[in-house]
Amino acid sequence: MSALRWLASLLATAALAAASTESCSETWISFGESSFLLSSGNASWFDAFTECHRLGGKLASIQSQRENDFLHGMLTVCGVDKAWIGLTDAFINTVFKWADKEDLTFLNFGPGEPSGSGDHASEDCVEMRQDLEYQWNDEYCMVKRRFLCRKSTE
Ligand SMILES: [Ca+2]
Ligand SMILES: [Ca+2]
Repeated sequence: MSALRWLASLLATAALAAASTESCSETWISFGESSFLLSSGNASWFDAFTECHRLGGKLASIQSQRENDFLHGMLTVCGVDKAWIGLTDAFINTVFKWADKEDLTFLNFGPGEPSGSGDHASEDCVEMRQDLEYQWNDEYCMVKRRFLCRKSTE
């Protein structure tokens, strides 16, 4: 990790530390013009998609490095090593789309990822992973993970 990246993630983590108990208990946490929620339970990507709707949001898109740093901090504070985000190529292989229909303006796959977008078409859902420094990995959609939801802050 570069020094700058490290510092940014440290700051994001520090900003979250004050609200750590709250952010780890399935509560909407405001960041910029959006709020994010970390699930308390595990679910397949598709069940996570449904569950975020039930909670009043959508499976989270990540639209900037700042947002990625913020969520990196949230997952670090809460001790979560893998979490679903709202990116998938389940509909057209290798064409990744956000579940909330936002434009794909920011991409943050880790080295060698997405690995299942070529001949191995079965990895169609995207997670943030600690072992990729919370960059992204495509994974089998039926694997159960904690997940991140997003909504506009009223
Ligand atoms: Ca795929
Ligand atoms: Ca992969």
